[in-house]
Amino acid sequence: MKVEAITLREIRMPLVHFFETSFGRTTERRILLLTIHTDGPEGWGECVAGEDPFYSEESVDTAWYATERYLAPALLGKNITSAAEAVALFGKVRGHRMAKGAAENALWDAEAQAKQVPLWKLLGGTQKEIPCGVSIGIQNSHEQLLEKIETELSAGYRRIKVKCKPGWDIEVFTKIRARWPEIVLSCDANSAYTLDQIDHLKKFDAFNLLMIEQPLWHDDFYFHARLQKQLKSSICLDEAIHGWRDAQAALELGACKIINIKVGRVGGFSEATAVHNVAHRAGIPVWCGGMLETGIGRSHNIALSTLPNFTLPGDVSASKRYWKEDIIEPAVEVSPQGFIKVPQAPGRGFKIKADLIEKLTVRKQVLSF
Ligand code: OSB
Ligand code: MG
Repeated sequence: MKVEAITLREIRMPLVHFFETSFGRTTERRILLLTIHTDGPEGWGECVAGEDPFYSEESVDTAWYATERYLAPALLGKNITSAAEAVALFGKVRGHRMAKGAAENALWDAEAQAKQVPLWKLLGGTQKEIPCGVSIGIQNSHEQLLEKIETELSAGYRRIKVKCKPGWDIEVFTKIRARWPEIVLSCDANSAYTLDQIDHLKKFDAFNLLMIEQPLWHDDFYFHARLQKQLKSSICLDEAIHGWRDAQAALELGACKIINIKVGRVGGFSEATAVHNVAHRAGIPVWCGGMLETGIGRSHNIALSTLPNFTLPGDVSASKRYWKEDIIEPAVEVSPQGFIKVPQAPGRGFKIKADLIEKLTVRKQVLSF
């Protein structure tokens, strides 16, 4: 495949319902999409960087800069046999993983189409359907949260994850467990606590949580390992895992018992697969995290989730939970049993709604060599 041009674009899409974490509330997404035009098919990638550098150091603007200045020039004009070659081509650039991930994943998308195989098969996936959970943000009231949980349970989702922070935790868990003693429940703090709050965090053990996601600092394994020794509940790391070496270090230290893999956070499908493999060998289950993606990123998350060690329900849920109209068709749907059926068509398996994307575009740049 010869890379002939790359289109960078920013689209804006309002969320159906605001999404609030311990670091803030999002009502409208700014999303960077990348199209790689080859001498064959066209590959699409979605950058999962947020509007602000609050989840990670990256943002839509830093990803645009890194892609325009370094990543696109590294690909343009190159003849690429396998998308995995992008890792070496981007090798000089430190960090900027979400930007790298969008570009590498677009190449995988193009490669799968060129080879006429489903993307998930090209990645080595084996699962035909993937179990789905939901991530429910902090709401305006406890009642509003309980209503949301009710809706998602009725829709069939197999695991409820609630966002938490000091002041939105024990009381919330108590109310949830009073109403639903048996559901699979987990929480995600997005680094809202410190080790000084260990006595408070130990109280989480009373709620039979499947996991506590990233309770401490975003870049930490060491203190998570100290915390994990004091907890009955499993810690799951999200923010802190940037690649397979982090996964191995965290597991050897005993910093977590579960890993959330986000393909953008680790820099693309190659590294995501490597993290998956490290955890698999260690007997540690993984699941696929979400970043409020459009259907493009969502279709890539579905493909990744077919790898054999993705055994826990992920945060990959139906398009309609986020968007009035998704930018792919068909929209991603979840069965009443809480599964997404993996598409069998070549490539990502969902069509791009080019006209809609054009309408949502606020900024666009075509890069060629
Ligand atoms: O920590 O998993 C997280 C969204 C934005 C940033 C961080 C996270 C999340 C989510 C949303 O939990 C998952 C989804 O896409 O539904
Ligand atoms: Mg998380």
